[in-house]
Amino acid sequence: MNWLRDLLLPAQGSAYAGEIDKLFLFITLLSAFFFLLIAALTGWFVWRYRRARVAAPSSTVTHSLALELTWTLIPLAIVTGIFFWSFNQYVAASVAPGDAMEIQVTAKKWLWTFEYPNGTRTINEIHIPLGKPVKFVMSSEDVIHSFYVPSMRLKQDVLPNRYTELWFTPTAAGMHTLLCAEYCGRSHSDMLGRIWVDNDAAYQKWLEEGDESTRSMPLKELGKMIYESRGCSTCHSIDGSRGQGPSFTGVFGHEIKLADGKTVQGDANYIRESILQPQAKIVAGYEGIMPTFQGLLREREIVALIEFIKSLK
Ligand code: HEC
Ligand SMILES: [Cu+2]
Repeated sequence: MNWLRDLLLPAQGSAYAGEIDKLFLFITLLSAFFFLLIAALTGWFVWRYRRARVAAPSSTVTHSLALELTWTLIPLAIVTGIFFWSFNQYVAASVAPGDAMEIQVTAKKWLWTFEYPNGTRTINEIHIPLGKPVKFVMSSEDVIHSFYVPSMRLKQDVLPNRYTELWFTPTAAGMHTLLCAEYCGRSHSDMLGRIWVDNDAAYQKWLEEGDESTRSMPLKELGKMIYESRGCSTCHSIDGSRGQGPSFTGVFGHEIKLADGKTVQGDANYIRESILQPQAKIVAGYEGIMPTFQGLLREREIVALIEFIKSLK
């Protein structure tokens, strides 16, 4: 049946795709069988009992208990079988194993945002390790979207004000297409994502160095992107205005007054330390509320942030 599966369905990318496909093919073939049987019988009866051949129908026929039991009990057994078969799969697909890596997914018009346990955030693109279970915890910032990955046999609505979940174990390395399957407005069709399933080495490389696109991005630009995407912008302005933290315009090349009365030179080392150990030196007039980004930023991202702050005069 593999040729039929390949004809009807995309290549299998997750551990339970095989089970789902078996059920799908069974129902498809069963429907085809009954369609052909009923259509053939109908045709044959039309021909066999045509008016020219049969006199007026006899009125003595009432019903046949045997026939009625047959066409009730056989379909009942079949659909009951399908119910338990699919319910079993539904339960398996609903409950994620405890060691699954959890990724937060946020849908909004018109993109997907992913957030890893270590705080890494990506847009429309994620990398996951081959053969390890992953769990997506999903919600929407606006309307209803639907997370749909045909090759993984995954589809789940993503709703505002509620979390929905999905889990699977990727079994095919390479790129898998993610779509939004719930019409959500003008640019619905732009909600295309890529799920990269990496082997261990490629996944480690991605964790350390990031995407192809960010790897080749100039440092200053990357720094600006991280400033916006990793939340620095909620506390630090770049126009000189005071927020919860000092503006980034007055840092690089400036003498900075600290809360303990000392001053330090605003150079690359100071910025680096401020990001990784924010409590080490507290700027005068501010509270030490900045969270540490130790372990949350890649080496190149820290350098990029320094370059970005340097570029602000
Ligand atoms: C919750 C708010 C908050 C966030 C988010 C935050 N910071 Fe800070 N940051 C502060 C505060 C408050 C200070 C000043 C107190 C201190 O020195 O710890 C500060 C200080 C700094 C300083 C020293 C500034 C100076 O004028 O001497 C740097 C550099 C810095 N943050 C970088 C970052 C970067 C880069 C990010 C994002 C990756 C970030 N911060 C995210 C609140 C925040
Ligand atoms: Cu959508």
